[in-house]
Amino acid sequence: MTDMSPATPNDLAAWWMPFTANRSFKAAPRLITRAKDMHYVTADGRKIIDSVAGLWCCNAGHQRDAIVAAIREQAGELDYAPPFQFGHPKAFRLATKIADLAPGDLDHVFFVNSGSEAVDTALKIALAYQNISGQGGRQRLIGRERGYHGVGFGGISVGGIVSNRKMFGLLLNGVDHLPHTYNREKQAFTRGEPDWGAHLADELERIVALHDPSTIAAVIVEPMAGSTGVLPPPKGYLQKLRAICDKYGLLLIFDEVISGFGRLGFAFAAERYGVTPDIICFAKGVTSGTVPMGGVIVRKHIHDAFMRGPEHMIELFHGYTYSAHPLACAAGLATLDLYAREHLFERARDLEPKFGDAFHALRDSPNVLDIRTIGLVAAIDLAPIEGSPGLRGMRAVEKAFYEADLLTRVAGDTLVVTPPLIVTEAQIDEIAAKVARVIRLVE
Ligand code: PXG
Repeated sequence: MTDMSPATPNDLAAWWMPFTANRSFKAAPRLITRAKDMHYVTADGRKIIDSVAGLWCCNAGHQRDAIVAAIREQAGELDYAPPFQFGHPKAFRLATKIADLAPGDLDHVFFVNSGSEAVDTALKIALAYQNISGQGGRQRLIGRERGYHGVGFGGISVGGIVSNRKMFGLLLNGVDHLPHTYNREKQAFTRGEPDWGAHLADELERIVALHDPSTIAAVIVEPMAGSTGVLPPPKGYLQKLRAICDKYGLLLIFDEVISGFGRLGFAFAAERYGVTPDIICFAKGVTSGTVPMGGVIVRKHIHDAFMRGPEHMIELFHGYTYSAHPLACAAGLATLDLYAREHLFERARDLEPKFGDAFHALRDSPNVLDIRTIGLVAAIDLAPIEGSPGLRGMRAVEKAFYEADLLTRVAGDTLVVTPPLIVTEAQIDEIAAKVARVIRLVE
């Protein structure tokens, strides 16, 4: 037993863990105590490879010297500064850098502390923008089935995951959903964007016709749906959504909490697809997961529409105590600097073919129903155990941790691989071999 091991089971009782089977976990806890680069160290001293960048967030790898130093220094210089009516220089510097990375005239950044807050902020800005533009009737929000937009009331309302919604009351009024874009028969074993499915964007026409465009404020989608098992956009789909939004004056919001900061080989998926949304949500990779931070990037005309009226007036009644927290800003600046210095977005792009080869090679493993790869993301659908959906997936996480020294992640019975962007070719092979072993262990 190491000093991190609980003395009694009750030591684990107080923390009600998020999105966790608390009783199973506490019966056999998987404790992590250290991290460096591509690896975690467990409480019992094993070095395990991180195949999911923490939770899709540690894109630069763990414990990177430059980021650690920046956080340490910041803590010793300015621990906190109020973001309402005051500011600190690093917040402005980071906002400028993020705006520079964003496409088109996405020029203004509103800081928050998580992806969920980014989504709720984006939805509120969209509604408020329509309101101040004399379009107050535009109050509906359109999301998508199988979309994940965090866990705020706005996010679960536009999100499309039944279990995240069904226990939480009536949610927001006036939300409708596009169909999701996955069809195993038409798309199985696709690399990158599937050929089939662009026509599903036309469903937005149907929704607009049903409600009338004058009642719709915005459409929000993840360019690549991540949490529900990695659903890359069909070729041409996002372009079609953009065109329909333009036709009817709807704002298009890309939730890039996962796809931002290099995961798909570009700063933002918007760049990969050549589609410029009106608002981008980001979080996770902005600080490589080191300090909580999220944000919303908006196009110039949206920001400028708020900058009217008396100059002493607050323009947007929204924000958080920890918006642009100094530690997060310091971490963000160091992280973006490191991404640029090590060319990590380009690295992800260059590794995509090799990464795709390594995981598509698993197609003949037992119970594999489909494999999808895109950027540095792979999803492997395993057949559910009859009558117990999710059980094979859960077992895979446990077997990976205890028997294969692999930190992995599942969405139901889909194994997801999304490593830090510093992963080497040899480590891609190593992770693929471990995943193959885990698939056999849960046969
Ligand atoms: N939007 C998207 C697209 C996300 O993927 C959020 C918003 C919410 O972010 P916060 O920071 O509030 O958690 C997310 C979060 C998984 C997994 O395994 C994905 C997320 C979080 C935890 C697990 O797919 N994404």
